[in-house]
Amino acid sequence: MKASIPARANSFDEALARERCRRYRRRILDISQQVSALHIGSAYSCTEIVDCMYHALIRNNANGSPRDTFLMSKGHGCMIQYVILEELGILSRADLDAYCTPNGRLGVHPDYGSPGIVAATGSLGHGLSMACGMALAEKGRKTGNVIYTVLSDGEVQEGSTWEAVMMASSLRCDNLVAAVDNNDFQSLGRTSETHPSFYPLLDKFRAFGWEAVEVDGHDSRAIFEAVTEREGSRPFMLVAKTTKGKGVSYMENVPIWHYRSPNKDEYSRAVEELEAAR
Ligand SMILES: Cc1ncc(C[n+]2csc(CCOP(=O)(O)OP(=O)(O)O)c2C)c(N)n1
Ligand SMILES: [Mg+2]
Repeated sequence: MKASIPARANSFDEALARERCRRYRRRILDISQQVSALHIGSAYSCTEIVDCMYHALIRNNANGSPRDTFLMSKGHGCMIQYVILEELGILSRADLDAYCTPNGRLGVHPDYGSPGIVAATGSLGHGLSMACGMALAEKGRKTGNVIYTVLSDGEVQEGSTWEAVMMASSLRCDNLVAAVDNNDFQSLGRTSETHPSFYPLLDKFRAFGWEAVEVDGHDSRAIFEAVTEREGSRPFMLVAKTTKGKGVSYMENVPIWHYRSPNKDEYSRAVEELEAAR
């Protein structure tokens, strides 16, 4: 049985996705010059995943409001969500310009009540439980609406994540689509070095009754196809192999870029690389 819930788009335009992701990385880079820390590497790691969810998977109601829900479980990576919400007109340019300022409404982690934000996250390990509850509520109301969420490999090490993994399949939340941004970094250390028993990850989700598929998390088409071609009778986990800091060579797999903002020289080098990627 194929998934009963179709994606928004039946075909996927890779060139458009690539250009959007380049643009989002550039916008995040520019905002990084306003503040000393904004988890740039974390946002770059899941850019293609979040872009695909917003632009190709989440469906809208007739009035243009979103029908499906996106929840950023790895809250510290929220810059990618903020810049997409800005482009969609849900957040304003002024909102992003006031990021992390005393009078601004956007902080380092997403706050419930900000436009487009459905849950306060950032305390890692809680997002999947909330997404599971939301999926269950949609099922109870028979809406057919889907809940999308993105987790980090660091937060999959939290015990609470595994409680949610168990509950989602016990409660048959087939309208729950999650992705792990599997970048092999947990703050300043490699997950594979600090937690070798974390792997193989795919088998663990399957053992808990989930449908789980592994993809290259920077291949937008692969992400789109894996989700839309899911079997669809169980909760779905995309284990996305990613690179922390993806898109700017000196940031890739270099732990300090988990949160640091580039200085002027580093900023110029990053601009050059992102412009060359047009
Ligand atoms: C419960 C909890 N413990 C610790 C932290 C501090 N913290 C912020 S990010 C992070 C880990 C970052 O690695 P990962 O979760 O894999 O995210 P990514 O690599 O995608 O940035 C930690 C430990 C937190 N936010 N929440
Ligand atoms: Mg990580």
